[in-house]
Order: sequence, then structure tokens, then C-alpha cells
Amino acid sequence: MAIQLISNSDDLMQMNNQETGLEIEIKNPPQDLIQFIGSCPRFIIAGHKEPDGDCIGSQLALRSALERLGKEVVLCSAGPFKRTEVQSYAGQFVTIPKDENTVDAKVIIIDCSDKERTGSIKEFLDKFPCAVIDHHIAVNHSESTPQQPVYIDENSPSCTLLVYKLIKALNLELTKEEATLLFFGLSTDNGFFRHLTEKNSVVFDAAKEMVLRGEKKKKIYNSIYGGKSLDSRILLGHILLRTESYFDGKLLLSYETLEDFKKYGIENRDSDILNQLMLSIKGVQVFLTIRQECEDNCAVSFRSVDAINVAKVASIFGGGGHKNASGLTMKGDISFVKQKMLEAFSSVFTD
Ligand SMILES: [Mn+2]
Repeated sequence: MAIQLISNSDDLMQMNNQETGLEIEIKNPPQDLIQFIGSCPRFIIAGHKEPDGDCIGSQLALRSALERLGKEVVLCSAGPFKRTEVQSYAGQFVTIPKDENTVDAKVIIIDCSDKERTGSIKEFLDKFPCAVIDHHIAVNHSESTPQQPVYIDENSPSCTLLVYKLIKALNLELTKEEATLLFFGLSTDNGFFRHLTEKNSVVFDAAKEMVLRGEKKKKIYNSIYGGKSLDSRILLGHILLRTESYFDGKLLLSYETLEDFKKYGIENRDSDILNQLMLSIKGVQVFLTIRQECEDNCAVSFRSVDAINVAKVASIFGGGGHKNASGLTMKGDISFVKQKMLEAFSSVFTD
């Protein structure tokens, strides 16, 4: 038994679940999207810049399904493919496709609802009718229409789960390759099932099918968590040693300097293991990393546990993401950004 939520509000969602103890239902694909796919023989499937396993897994699995329906598909990404687990897929993507591959094409954007997040390919994508499939909290997305179908469900733990539902809605059975790619994306975004709750049994039902049909799970686990460099562990050491504690240990903060960035690059970042280590500390509710990526700009990443909604804090500064995982960029150096972040969180922890 499940309830269909009619509100996008996180707070209402939590209240409903606390009161009823029922499942969160993941939305089904809108008919607009099914028709959008049916009406066109050629698609450009694009994702966000700096793609992760969920983005790549969704794009590749959807391409496979659309090709089985007889469509021509080209995969676009602005890159860079820095994460170790996605590097082997880079050769299947282009930045801008050849003209002959885009005649009368339609675009499907995956794992981001803000076109800016597609990076350098945004202007190219703007020339085509465009659908969106995403699971991030979208502040200003439009209603689904036949010209611009929108399939967004922030309750979905991964974009691959929405692609899974779409493949089903297209009356296709998963192939082994699709099941593997969908599981790869699902387990990337939910930290190999660490971030789910007992309310997510619907997710396990989908995962069960992916597991039964796909590759060995140990292989997928190793492709996500193995293959790291020694430098990535040394960088982790630097970041751990700089950790500062605020609000009686409820918020931990650390930072990566411009020197770290130049020396180790983003390919040696391993945010997943860093966040996991910090959030496992007793009493910690928020972990915040500030990364100075150029002289006057920092990227900030938030992770939280339980009720703290870090997407709300990120949105104050024009950022976004999920309730327990969000981020933003801000002009300024580390000490300036740190000050702004502590001010923002002081109201969270003193309310
Ligand atoms: Mn995702």
C-alpha cells in the first residue's frame, strides 16, 4: 500500500510518512514523455557536466532502450570524465554531435533540471525540443507538456530508478546491460544502499530486478569504490586533519586549498568516502567541505543526516541538490565563504 504525494514539500513529505508510516511512491513517467519518445526517430541524450555514475548509467541505459525501439541516439556530455568509476565510458560520449546525427532530433536531459548544469553544451541543446528526467529538488521547473515533458521526482534516490520506470512504461524488459547500468547508477547515488530507509522498499523491489538480470554486484561495487589512487588517500588525510567543529559538534567543516586543487586535481577527490567518515562521527548532523577552485571562487558541498535540509541552505546562495546532499559555488576565498556558511547554519542550529 502506498500513498501518492501531491506536494513537493520536503516537510510535508516527512510529516506524511511519520504520520502514516507508509511508503513513498515514486512517480510514473508522464504520458507526455512517452508520446515525446514515440513521436521522434532521433534523440540526443545529454547529462550534467562532471558526470557521475547515476548520470552515465541513466544515459547509457536509456540509449539502449531507445535503440531497441528503433531510434537513433547520440550521447552528449560536456565532461570532464574525472571520476574513476565513469572514465571507461567516456568514449561513448561526444561534446557536440555531427549535424547529420541531429536532423529533427529531440533532446532528453538526464539527472539535472537546470540546463546550466549541462555546462558548455547548453547552447547547442537549446536548439531542440527538450524533455527532462531528474530527481533533484527543482525550484522552478515547468509543468510537463507534450513539447517539453518533465519527469522529475525528488523522492527518487537516483535518476536510474526513473529511467527504470520509463523503460517499463515503454513495455520493454531490461536487458543484462541495462540492468547493470541502472544498478550502477542507483548504487552510486544511494551509497550502495547506505542512504535508504525502511520507507524505500519500493527501491529494493526495483533493485531486486536489476540484481537478478544484471552483472555480478561485487564487480559493480568494485567499479565504484575500488581503483583509487594513493594520492586520493593522501589528499583525504590533509582534509581530515583540517576539520573544525562548530555548534557543539553538530557541524563539521573542512576545506581543500587552491594548492591541493593544483597538486591533486579533481580526479583524486573521493568525496563519498570523506562524507561517510565525517557523518559517522557521533553527534554530527552536517558536514561541509569548502573547495577553493580558483583565486576568487569556492565550491561548497553539504552532507547532512536526518532532518537537516541542506538543500534549503544551499538555495539561499543559489545552489541546490537534495535534502541530505547539496552544494553551491560562491565568489571569495575560503575564510570569506566559511564565514557565510557559519552564519547561514547558525540559524539552522539555533531555531
Ligand atoms: Mn543523480
